[in-house]
Amino acid sequence: MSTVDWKRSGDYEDIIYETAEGMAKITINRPERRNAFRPTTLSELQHAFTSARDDGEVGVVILTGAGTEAFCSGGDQKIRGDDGYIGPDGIGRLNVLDLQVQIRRLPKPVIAMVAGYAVGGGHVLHVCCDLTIAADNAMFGQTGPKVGSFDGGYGAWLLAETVGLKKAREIWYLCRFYNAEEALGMGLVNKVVPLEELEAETVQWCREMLDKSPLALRMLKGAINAVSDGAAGMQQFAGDATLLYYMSEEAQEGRDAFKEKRRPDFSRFPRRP
Ligand code: S0N
Repeated sequence: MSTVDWKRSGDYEDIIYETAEGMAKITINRPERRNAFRPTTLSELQHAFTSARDDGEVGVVILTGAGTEAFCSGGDQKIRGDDGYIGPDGIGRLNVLDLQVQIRRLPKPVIAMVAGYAVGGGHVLHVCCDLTIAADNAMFGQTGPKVGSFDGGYGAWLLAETVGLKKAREIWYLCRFYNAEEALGMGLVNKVVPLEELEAETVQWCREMLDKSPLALRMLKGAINAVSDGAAGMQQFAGDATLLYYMSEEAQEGRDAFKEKRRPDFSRFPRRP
């Protein structure tokens, strides 16, 4: 059992948002549907991830599912219309793609804490997280070709990057499920622990990361993702480079000179080899 005193906030219907000790924990809370997501769930998840990003106290984010049966079973097939998942406005949406991008862009580590099933679009969500800690009852897999869907984005190529091309094809083409030890063996998860130790182990990983330099973690996440995110990844990395430059006296001289209506004097800054 974890000894964290989580503080709950936000007015959500489908998720729970909690914070403590530099961590944010976001829980998909639809256990009666194995934590399948609908448009409302995804809008709330996006809101919660934004809160975690903007909160200067938060250094790492945990994504998990309520109960012990599932992390997330993907899109809610019971409200799947002919053009996506139907929300309260009656319009079909596929807004999980925006959430996947948001997890990749969030400049803090996101760790998936998986008990039970992580399948379909729920599996893709854990693949998009930086790290995954699995309980010994966890089951992983894609179901798209069985239920009439597929994810040709991160769900395909980020999975291939994670487990290799042949294994990714097997996972998608055959739609088998894999247990936690098999997932560990293929590099799909970082650690497997007994179910009752899942949160304590995840929190321990968070605490170790919280001890480290936040800027170094931010740059490493950006660097690792930039390779596979192409121009979008470079855009993020370029933003981080600008952030670092803004923090230098050299950049501040340019700003100060403008405000003081004088010529900037960059002569004291070295032209590094
Ligand atoms: C998770 C499974 C393996 C659990 O099996 P178990 O433990 O035997 O429980 P069940 O009795 O099957 O389920 C318990 C109750 O939960 C309901 N339920 C389970 N999963 C879902 C679901 N995904 N949607 C709606 N309801 C669900 C069950 O129906 C049952 O309730 P009752 O008894 O009342 O009927 C097993 O349940 C399972 O295999 N579930 C389906 C997994 C699945 O196929 N998910 C969908 C996969 N597709 C996607 O996720 C879409 C992909 C996607 O998100 C995407 C990708 C790219 C671009 C856009 C999108 C997008 O769609 O947005």
